[in-house]
Amino acid sequence: MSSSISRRDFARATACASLGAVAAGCSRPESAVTQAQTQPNPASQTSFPKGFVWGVATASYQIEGAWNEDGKGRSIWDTYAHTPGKIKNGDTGDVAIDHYHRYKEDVKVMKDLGANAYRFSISWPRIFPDGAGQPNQKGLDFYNRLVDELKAAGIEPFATLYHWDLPQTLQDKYGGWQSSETAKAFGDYSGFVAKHLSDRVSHFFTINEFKQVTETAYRGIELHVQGKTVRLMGAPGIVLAEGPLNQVRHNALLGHGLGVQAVRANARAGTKVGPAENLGHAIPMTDSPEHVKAAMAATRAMNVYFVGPMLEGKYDDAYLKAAAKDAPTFTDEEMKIIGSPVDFVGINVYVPLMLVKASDKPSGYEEVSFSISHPKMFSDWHRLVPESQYWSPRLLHEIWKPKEIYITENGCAARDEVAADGHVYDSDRITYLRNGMLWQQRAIIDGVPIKGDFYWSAMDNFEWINGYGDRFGLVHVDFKTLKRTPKLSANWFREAASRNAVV
Ligand code: PNW
Repeated sequence: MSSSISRRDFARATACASLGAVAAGCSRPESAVTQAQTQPNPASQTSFPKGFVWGVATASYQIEGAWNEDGKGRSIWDTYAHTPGKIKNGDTGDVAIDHYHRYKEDVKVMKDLGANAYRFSISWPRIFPDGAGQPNQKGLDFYNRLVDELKAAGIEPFATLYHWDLPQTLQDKYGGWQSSETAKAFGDYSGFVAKHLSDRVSHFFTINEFKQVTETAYRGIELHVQGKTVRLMGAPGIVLAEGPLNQVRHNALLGHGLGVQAVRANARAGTKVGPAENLGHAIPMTDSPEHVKAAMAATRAMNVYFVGPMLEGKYDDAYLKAAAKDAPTFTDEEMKIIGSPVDFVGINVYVPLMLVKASDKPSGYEEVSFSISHPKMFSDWHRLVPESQYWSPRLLHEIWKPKEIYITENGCAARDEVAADGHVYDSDRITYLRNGMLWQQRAIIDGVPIKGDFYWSAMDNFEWINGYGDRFGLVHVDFKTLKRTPKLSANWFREAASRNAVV
């Protein structure tokens, strides 16, 4: 970058170039406007650091299908989806998008997208049908084939070890994450996978979104957007009181820590490991220091269950005090395991939990309401706040300073109807992506170590309790014929990835 321009000016300049002068509140000489119209803006061309990961993401239950093939055990999502009334329209992941059989075609689809990395998850019950004990070679073989195919296509594999499909046996035997036995089994499974795949996979994520694995699964979550209340529940769909729920949270953290240690003990030297968490974060009213301080205080307070203890190796005192008799029980040894050093932190970035401003209150922040007319994307829970792509990683960086940050999910659902000409014109997704990536770019310019972004999702898939309703893919999937068709956003992604810039 030219030395005559400060980082902030540079960020502003690129924002002005890409958002349009009026939208970004910029003014610039007429000649610059004319020039920007006739040739690509050189600042935009160098927006992302060399080697930035332009990835796409999926998860096993959402795409694989083949739910009872080649020796796979049942998962809690097989059971939940087979329970009448749980999933919209009675949809299940039995076939999903049949990725298990079509993985070769899908790798080609991702190569055509120009993705240089792919984040997929491994189905634990494919590897250990009973959660522990005897491994299933055929299950492992599937991931061996997938990884080989990716490497041959020049796509770097990033593997998530747990994206919600717990072996049903562990649920039946131990109540799932209600017991530390499940955490121990997760450690053993993680070590086994790392041992067999780390010759080709150099990045592992432990658990995807702790909140969904614990709160959504063992209590349910209510979201309020545009006057509507949305209640989310995930498998196994058990409602627990606060005390047992805190123990579930603790056991998931312990599973993460044991997973980190098992990857270190079994993987090839240099293998990196970290979590993939949906970091609760606040957006400050402006970026002036007092509001940023308020957003830091709020963000810290929203992460006392997971990211805090994981990165600090201890629970927040105020949390334990407030929880009183409902606090989790734990040992010093367990806290050491939970705080095992990670190589990076992955964050899934969709929506902020609140807007805040500075306050004299002891908490240091005050919540500001979202307008009832605040725009949202297609999913009911998905408020449109592209600034999250800046504040989530920046606040993570300011509070805990992880060495590296990956945006492990960033994307939106859209209506995605196939037009008469056979194309899918998802202009809303392009706007979403373009603005989100501009904010990520600004974070990098401001010194936040974001190493890459994984678009959620590579292809339309099974969206949990919403079944096949919410399409998140860059590639459309006809759920009847299973035909894959790249959407308009796929073109956007390809060009952005190839120019390493917001286009
Ligand atoms: C993530 N929210 O879930 C999951 O990791 C994916 O499996 C899922 O398909 C994707 O995001 C899209 O939903 C989320 O309410 C669920 O903010 C809920 C929220 C965010 C992410």
